[in-house]
Amino acid sequence: MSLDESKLKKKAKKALNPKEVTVDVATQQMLEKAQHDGVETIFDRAVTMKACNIGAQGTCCKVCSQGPCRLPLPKGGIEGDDTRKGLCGATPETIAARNFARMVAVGSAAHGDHGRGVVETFIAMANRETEDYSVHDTEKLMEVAQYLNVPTTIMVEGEDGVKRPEMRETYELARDVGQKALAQWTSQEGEILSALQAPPARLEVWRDLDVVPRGIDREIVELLHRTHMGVDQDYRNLVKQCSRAALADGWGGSMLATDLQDIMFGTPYPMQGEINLGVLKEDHVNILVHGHEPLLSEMIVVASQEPEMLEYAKQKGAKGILLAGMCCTANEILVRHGLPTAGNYLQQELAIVTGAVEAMVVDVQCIMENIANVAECYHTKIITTNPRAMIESGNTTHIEFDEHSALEDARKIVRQAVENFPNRRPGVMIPNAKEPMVAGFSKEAIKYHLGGAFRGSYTPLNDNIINGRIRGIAGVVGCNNARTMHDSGHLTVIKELLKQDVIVLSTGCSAMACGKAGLLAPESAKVYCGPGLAEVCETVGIPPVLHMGACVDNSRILMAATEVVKAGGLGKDISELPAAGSAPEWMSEKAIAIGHYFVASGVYTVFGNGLPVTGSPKFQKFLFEELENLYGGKWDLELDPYAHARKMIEHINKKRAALGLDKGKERVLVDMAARRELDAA
Ligand code: NFS
Ligand code: SF4
Repeated sequence: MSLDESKLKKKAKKALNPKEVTVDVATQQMLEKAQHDGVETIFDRAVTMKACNIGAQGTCCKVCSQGPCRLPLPKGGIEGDDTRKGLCGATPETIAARNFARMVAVGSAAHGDHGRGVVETFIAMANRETEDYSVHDTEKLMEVAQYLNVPTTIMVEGEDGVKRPEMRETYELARDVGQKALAQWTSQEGEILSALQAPPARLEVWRDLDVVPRGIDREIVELLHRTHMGVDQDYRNLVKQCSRAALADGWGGSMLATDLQDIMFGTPYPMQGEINLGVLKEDHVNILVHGHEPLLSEMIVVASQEPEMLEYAKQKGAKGILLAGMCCTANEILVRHGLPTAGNYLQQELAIVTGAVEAMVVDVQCIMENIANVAECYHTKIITTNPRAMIESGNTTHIEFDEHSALEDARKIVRQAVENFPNRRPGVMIPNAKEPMVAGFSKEAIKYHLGGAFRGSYTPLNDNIINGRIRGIAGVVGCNNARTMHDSGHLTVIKELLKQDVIVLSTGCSAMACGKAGLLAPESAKVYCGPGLAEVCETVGIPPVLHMGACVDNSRILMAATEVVKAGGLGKDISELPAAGSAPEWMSEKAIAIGHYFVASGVYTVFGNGLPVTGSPKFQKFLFEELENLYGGKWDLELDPYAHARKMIEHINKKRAALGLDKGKERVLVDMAARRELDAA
């Protein structure tokens, strides 16, 4: 055999088998098409390219040019003292903690910068510098004004000379809210105001540990500084700053982004939508909005529905314009408009492989560079829109999006897509796979659904947790990861939880995996849930997995948890709730920031896929055990999805026992007196 032949054979052996890398049928079909079309995707590279073992352990340090210093864990583990050191003497725990800290910093920065963009647009809207955005939800505006300490009324003197409070003019109020929101980024001392919405007991924990964020930007910058060569060399102290930065994300950047988006675009309420690549239409101009910020996609929604644009599409031979989302942008337009979702993170290249996408419009985060290469094999236009995120490849177009000319920019983009319709190449194939789903469970929507319009409350949820119909609450969130079977981790973990009557709150790519598998349809309750949860879901008419939105909307999970604490009977702090968090297929640094703000908020949080901390047993022990003594929450890692779910359920059982809810499962309704008694206990 010649050398070339042996190489070929080796390659053939490693060829991708679509059925082994994803449980999603549409993805399998498109992978086969990609193979047929000779297009390489992330799935192919995951077969042929191995991850670096030392990096995966978190013990490769490259923060100065005397390194990289690589400190792999010896085979068989450490016996006796751990004497591994970098050139400067950095220990494995310092190195792993610094690497971890940098992930928290970048993840928090991503959400924080997204939030800043929202605030800037919000201020432009409030100043009426742009007519394209407006206040949609005045109730939410009031709520935000309240927690930002912006007065909502002014004293006005009546004809009788008596001064009475009157509501302030909407845009004037919005101006102050915008400025005050922006100040949460720039503030250098004190406490960011959005974080003060946490349950008082939680706030006390944070104050005792001195981790209440002082300002969103400050905490991220300080965290980065501390990871510079020769600064913070105490992993515990580094993690303290990780907590400040992560809390500044969850209870700051992300929360403010979500809230201001709700004011401008409306607070989500459950709506019907459809998901998977089958939402694309062969006879339509297909536009995919991919990325994260709804500022742009909201405008594209408007532009793509304008009669002149539809007329233009017809002129070009299309029956209409189909706008669908990809990744977290999909969640944003789904929960507010019910627009279709094409797929989650690992499907972005495959959407292009259909050959039916005229334009993929991207902004920031989770956009694979390879989409430009894939697009080259079809007619798809990749349009970048954010000055922060360009793709160097020659075949992408940049149409910069500015909030002052938002709708006009959006029209430009849609027009380009329409003009691209006649350029389709032969061989278009759209998988015949899509599922109906219900999504848009904001904290307000959950309240409404459980208690009805006039007596909306979380009490019925608490009652059902107390009486045991619902065992507990899980937040299952996060990405896909090409190193693990696409969607499989999410679905296995979630189905195990449902069987044990654990209701699931979900966002991001995880929620999309659920949607594709039918778990976001109310009818799925009787198929997948234990009898208690099934009964509750059927009575209330909700699916057992509540899709709460995009990844920034994980702040909605924090607020829902806060509402549960407030409703009473389940302890005084988030850490006392029978609840757990999970990211079975995580890959991005944002996921680490999210994981850490869940932990710092008192939640036991399990990750799948490996965590780059295993190279330092000491640091790992700190995250996986000791943090619980400080925060009531802790990290964990479990690769096997069944064991992963089991660990969450065990934790939930432990919390139920601590609340005295493990005694029998008699279905008694708990009245106010009993709840007070439980509270006092
Ligand atoms: Ni969040 Fe992961 Fe990306 Fe959204 Fe999907 S990959 S951390 S879920 S799209 S941000
Ligand atoms: Fe090596 Fe220390 Fe430099 Fe890291 S900081 S690369 S451990 S010398």
